Amino acid sequence: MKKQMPKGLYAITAENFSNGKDNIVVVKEMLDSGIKILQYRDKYKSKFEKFKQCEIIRKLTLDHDCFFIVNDDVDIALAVQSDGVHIGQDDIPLKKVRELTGENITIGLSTHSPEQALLAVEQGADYIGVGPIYKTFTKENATDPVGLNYLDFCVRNIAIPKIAIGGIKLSNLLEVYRYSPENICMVTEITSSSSIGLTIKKAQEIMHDYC
Ligand code: TZP
Ligand code: MG
Repeated sequence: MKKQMPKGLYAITAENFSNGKDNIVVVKEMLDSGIKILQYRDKYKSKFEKFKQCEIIRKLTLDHDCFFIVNDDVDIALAVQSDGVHIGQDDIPLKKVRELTGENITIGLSTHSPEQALLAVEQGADYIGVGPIYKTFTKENATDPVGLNYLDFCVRNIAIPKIAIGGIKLSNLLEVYRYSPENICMVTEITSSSSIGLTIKKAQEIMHDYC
């Protein structure tokens, strides 16, 4: 059975923006602070290193009842039995990923335009990423900001869960939250915070309806 993905704050690892801490240390802080959806994303490690970290994070997320998603690597997702896998427009096509994973894994797809969002639904995505909402320096080769208009389109027209992402900080979180996407992701605002616990607490206060 496919596990239900919770609503609310969606966290992603970013070791390069973690004040020198490794992903595992950051993930433990996130989990202790009540994060219920976590994506493992690392663009620099070997497959082996990513697998080893994901193996540990799978155990930690199960202990904390946190929904765990692996970015890019469908094989690692299957090997560690994550709850989901997240792919982009340049990855293996969604339909192929579904053939590999079967029905019990949540598949998320990044989208940047109404056409991509509609196609994602047609092809069986379980949720879509909507972004980058604002300019982001976290993702290399990120597309130009899509802005709140695209989020508005998705909220009105796309029935599956929508995750707003890209350049979202405590300072602009309320502006995004007002559109009521099911999930909102802040990457470096959390990973690079000198107090991850406090940042998550403040975010959850702003997104109070979810908590
Ligand atoms: N996908 C779209 S934007 C982005 C990803 C992974 C990075 C967002 O990072 P930040 O630090 O929240 O701007
Ligand atoms: Mg990808």
